[in-house]
Amino acid sequence: METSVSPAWAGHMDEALRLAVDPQAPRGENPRVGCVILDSAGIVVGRGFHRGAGTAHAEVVALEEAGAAARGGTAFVTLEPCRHQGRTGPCTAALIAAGIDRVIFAQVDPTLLAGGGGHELSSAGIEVIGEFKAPEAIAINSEWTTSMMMGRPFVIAKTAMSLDGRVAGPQGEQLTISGPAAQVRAHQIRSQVQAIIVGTGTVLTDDPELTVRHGVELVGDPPLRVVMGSRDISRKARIHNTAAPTWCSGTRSPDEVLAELFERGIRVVLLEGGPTLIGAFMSAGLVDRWVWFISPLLIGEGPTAMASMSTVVGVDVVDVCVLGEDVTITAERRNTGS
Ligand code: AOF
Ligand code: ZN
Repeated sequence: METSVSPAWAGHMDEALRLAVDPQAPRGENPRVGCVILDSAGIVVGRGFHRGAGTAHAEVVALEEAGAAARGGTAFVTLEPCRHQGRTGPCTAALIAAGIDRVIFAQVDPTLLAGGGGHELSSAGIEVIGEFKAPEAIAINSEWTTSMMMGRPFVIAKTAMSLDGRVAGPQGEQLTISGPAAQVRAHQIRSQVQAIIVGTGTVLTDDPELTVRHGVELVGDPPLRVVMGSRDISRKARIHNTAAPTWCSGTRSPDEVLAELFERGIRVVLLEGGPTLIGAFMSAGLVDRWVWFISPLLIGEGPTAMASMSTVVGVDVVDVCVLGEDVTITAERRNTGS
């Protein structure tokens, strides 16, 4: 029997999408997921969202609120219900046990482990409608989705530079380049990643703290501070303070660092320089998004944003905005279709 799409469905899925991005839903190892449960009469009886790895999945939270009213009802979920025993039990089993009649989900779960829950629910006699508002759900977890599909963290590179492309003074000394609004934006980006990577050169010249400040709220754990390269870093460097954990990788290989970070459950990382580090990731084709903060300064001499790139790279600009006196350009890897 073909089920026709009810006009009310869009509203219920929109609510599940809003729940998924609740301010208390962290961006981390797990995707952000929302769920709305209706009883057999079509009344909303449960709502839930996922609060990160190790906590109950969205469906389980919503089913708990619904209680016995879920029997014969419908579940709207922004991600295909998982079928695996992970840190928590499979959501497919929870939906079946609660007596749900119909499941409408948005994004297909792209992971080998948890994916396939839709088929499992159909086999149990539940009516399943998949990919309803899928693009909206994928947009919520786009970095997580790319990361899971590539088997490495999604990589964002950030550069603050002058109009003539310089990132430091003539002798390589640190200069304040970005204005206050751009600095707040940079800390917002930090708050949305799980690791911030710099090279030893940046630690030695800038002594950055690599924490989330400037009044930006952090939900969940502070990003891991990662240092690449083999030069020694003083124990007194700010990255060794107690504000966040730090990992000195001892390697210059982007592949090695990304593999280890993915293994640790890290899905989105931020490169904060310097030019050698960003050049190495660019040359290896390992940058997915770039954010340039360009300030109305001309420095004339000194290091430029990117060193030793092996190829010419074109990017797709996805956003340009003015922040105070600075211009921000966001670009993504050019999809050549090959
Ligand atoms: C769902 N609902 O709310 C979430 C799902 O081992 P765990 O418990 O941390 O499971 C993580 C995986 O489960 C994650 O990679 C993704 O495939 C799925 N997440 N699934 O049905 C949820 N967060
Ligand atoms: Zn689940």
